[in-house]
Amino acid sequence: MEIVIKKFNERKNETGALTFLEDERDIPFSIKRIYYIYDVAAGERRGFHAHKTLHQYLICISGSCKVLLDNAKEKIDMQLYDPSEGLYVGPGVWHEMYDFSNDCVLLVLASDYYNESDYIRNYNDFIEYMKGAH
Ligand code: T46
Repeated sequence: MEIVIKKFNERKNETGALTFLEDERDIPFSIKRIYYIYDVAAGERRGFHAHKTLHQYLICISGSCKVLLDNAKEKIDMQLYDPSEGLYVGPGVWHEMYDFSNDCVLLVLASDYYNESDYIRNYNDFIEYMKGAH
């Protein structure tokens, strides 16, 4: 599985750091939705789904968390902690987020509006959906 971590523009000096990204320039899709996950209790795990068409970048803008990526062939665990980096999660990737630090804020840039029918929330359905994909 190809893991895409994008390093965004970062301006750092003695006063602090600033990261910026511009629609369709720094990420390869138009951002239609932004959401963020925070206040996750210790030990909680979220996600447990894949998307059929959605493209997303996950950016841990505070604290840290881990993400399991599974394309029905390989599984990879990633740790996110750098607010200037984004993890690309495309269609057909089962993902779970876990090990959230108590100050974690996970920002997500998404290529489309929320649509529950784009989710595959059952792992066996995901495996079935991915048959023939590799
Ligand atoms: C994803 C991972 C990284 C909405 O109504 N609108 C929204 O834009 C979103 C993202 C969620 N919701 C509702 C759906 C559920 O009733 O908010 C509730 C919590 O969503 P969910 O259980 O899907 O949250 P996570 O953290 O498991 O997954 C989220 C995203 O839903 C998902 O697309 O890729 O973060």
